[in-house]
Amino acid sequence: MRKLMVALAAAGALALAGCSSDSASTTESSAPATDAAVTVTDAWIPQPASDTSAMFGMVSNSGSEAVSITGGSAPDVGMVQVHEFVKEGNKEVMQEVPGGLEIPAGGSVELKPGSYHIMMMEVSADWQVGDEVPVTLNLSNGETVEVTAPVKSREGMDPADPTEGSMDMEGDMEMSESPSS
Ligand SMILES: [Cu+2]
Repeated sequence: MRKLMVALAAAGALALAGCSSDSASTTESSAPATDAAVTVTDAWIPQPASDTSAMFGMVSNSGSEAVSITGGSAPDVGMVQVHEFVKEGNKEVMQEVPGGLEIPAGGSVELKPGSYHIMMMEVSADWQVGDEVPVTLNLSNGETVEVTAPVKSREGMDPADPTEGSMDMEGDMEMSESPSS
């Protein structure tokens, strides 16, 4: 089911890219090429969250140039970073994506447990299931993307999936030291 949804999203992104290149020759109706090229769909934040949480979703870029998510901000969140999991020895640790997370032109990248995610640290907000959290993502081209991410129960995550189990914040998760700090 999950795979199907990803495939559909990718197909949608391709269709969008096709439309924008077709309309490039007709100038009268075209919006600025950079307008809302990056969108986030199916955004969500798992609850319960401690002072550390994450945002997941599907990031799509309908623009004609690759763009990277370099960071972000949210109310009552001290730090927002783009994280990835990397192998360190025989365990996986997460770290800030060096140079930001690139979203290819006409492509999409899924933010999901055990993979790329928007890391939220120093969360002082008391998010409850059903809350909608406004998250701003910063892009490498100087633009920002506003995302509304509903807080959802973690129980929607499949505990039998080992890649999702590795997202356990209270458990054996370790932050690798950022090489840039
Ligand atoms: Cu993280």
